[in-house]
Amino acid sequence: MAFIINDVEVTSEPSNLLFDKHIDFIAKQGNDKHDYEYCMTEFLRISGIYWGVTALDLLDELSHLDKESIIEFIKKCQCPQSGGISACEGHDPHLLYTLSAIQILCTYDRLNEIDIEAVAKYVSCLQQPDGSFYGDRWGEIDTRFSFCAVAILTLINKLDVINIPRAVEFVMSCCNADGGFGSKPNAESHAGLIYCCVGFLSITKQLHQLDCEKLAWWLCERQLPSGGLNGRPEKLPDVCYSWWVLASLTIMGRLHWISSEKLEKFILSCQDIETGGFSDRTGNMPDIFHTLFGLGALSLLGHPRIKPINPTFCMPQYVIDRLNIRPQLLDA
Ligand code: GRG
Repeated sequence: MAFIINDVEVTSEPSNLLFDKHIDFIAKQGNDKHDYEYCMTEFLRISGIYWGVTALDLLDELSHLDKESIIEFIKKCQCPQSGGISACEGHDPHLLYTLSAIQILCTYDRLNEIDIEAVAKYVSCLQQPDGSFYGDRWGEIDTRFSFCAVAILTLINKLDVINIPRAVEFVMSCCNADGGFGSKPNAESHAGLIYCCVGFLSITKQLHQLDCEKLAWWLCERQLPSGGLNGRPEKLPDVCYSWWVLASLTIMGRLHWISSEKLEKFILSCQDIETGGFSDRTGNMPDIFHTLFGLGALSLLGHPRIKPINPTFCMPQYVIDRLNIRPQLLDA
């Protein structure tokens, strides 16, 4: 019996990291404020800045961005009523953008620029009686928001403002029979949400609750003959899953369960040889989201030109060390 596998052809070029081109690509993001794509991505602006800041820092070229104007921008995005942070001035605050803003401020060592107490209050007010979190005042519940909540509070050293046992109970109620996790109880396992739940358990030091053998098996089955990883069965590979899957496996001490060599070739084949940057798949248009997650995955694979990254927080390891944060990681 023959099976059809959804996969892509990978070129063997480029086989090395286009270091200088990536610096150019990342540094140029947002230069043209009238650019169509720039205008259309206003709703996630602060996350876009986090992807760029982190990617450039991993390449040790952070000075290409204007630190002071980024910090001024973040200050303007903190809502004086709720304490939450929005993606852009005039938008509603949300946990997703609050996390990105806090990550940027931690990297710049400038947490003191915003009202941290108000951030902690914003996060704690979004916790529900069953332990889950609303993403914002409109009430959507998702395991992404559980991750954002504990990541934010750990970065600002205020994890004690929420009910942690309840939060853990909710995340564990999203674990499926295949060992994976979805966005809510009984939702399909998905590598992005697995990263959120494994990261959450790493931060709350509850990794013993995982069935690591089963989950790591599901995750390494995401590797396709091209070497790339998909986010769930039958789907195409995408560079961003190199991060979501590899970071989860790294936290569980099982990075060696996939072929690093084949994955590295796949990721490198997604570089744009003209403009720099990484795309989701070989030959597609590059963007800043896939550029961070391509570089992040290469860092986890030990690429010599990229700084070590923390698999739980997706931030340079030196920043996490400076904050004295020790998320739980399992031994290989
Ligand atoms: C600190 C790195 C970091 C993240 C914060 C928000 C968050 C926490 C994580 C998001 C995890 C996630 C859900 C990633 C998946 C993103 C993605 C490309 C979804 C696409 O979903 P589909 O269904 O794609 O369009 P597939 O590949 O399944 O076809």
